[in-house]
Amino acid sequence: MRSFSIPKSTYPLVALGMLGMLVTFFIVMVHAAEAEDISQAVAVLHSAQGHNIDGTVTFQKTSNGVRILATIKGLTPGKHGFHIHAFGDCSASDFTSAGGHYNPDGYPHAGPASKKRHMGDLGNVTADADGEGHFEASNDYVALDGSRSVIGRAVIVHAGEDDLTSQPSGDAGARVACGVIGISGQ
Ligand SMILES: [Cu+2]
Ligand SMILES: [Zn+2]
Repeated sequence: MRSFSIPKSTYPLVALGMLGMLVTFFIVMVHAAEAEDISQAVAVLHSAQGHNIDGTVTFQKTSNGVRILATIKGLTPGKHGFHIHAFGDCSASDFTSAGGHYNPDGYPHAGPASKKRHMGDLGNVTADADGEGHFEASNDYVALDGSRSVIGRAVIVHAGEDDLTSQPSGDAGARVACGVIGISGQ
């Protein structure tokens, strides 16, 4: 009885085929290990005690940065500091659990027009006489994916205005709303 054997003349081809499978396997593995490409995110704002604030902040990746849109109700008329803080933890009643401004590059606090600023420095959101605030900006610094992603961090709205210069956080006063930034599917 003859056993199955591969003809010697085809050895190079078999070796090439196996190498091809190995290369394909590694390409698939490396691709699977890459971080998910995140194009949209959302933060639903929760009010601090003694306030009645609610709102939504959306983040949308575009060809020239991340488009940030916010609609917030229940504010006092005027400017309110508006930032991304380091921790997605709104559990403390004064929202101090969200930590300081998200600052992966160790820059000083500044306004959104400054090149060197905290990544979380979004500036101010202005509320009208009815206490409704609208914010709309394109931001070329905020990252939705990668190791410097803002996903899982928090958006904070302050009682007062961010003066864009005082360290370390613009002297914007108490934290009156907090929302954790999560991946959005719509
Ligand atoms: Cu803040
Ligand atoms: Zn800051």
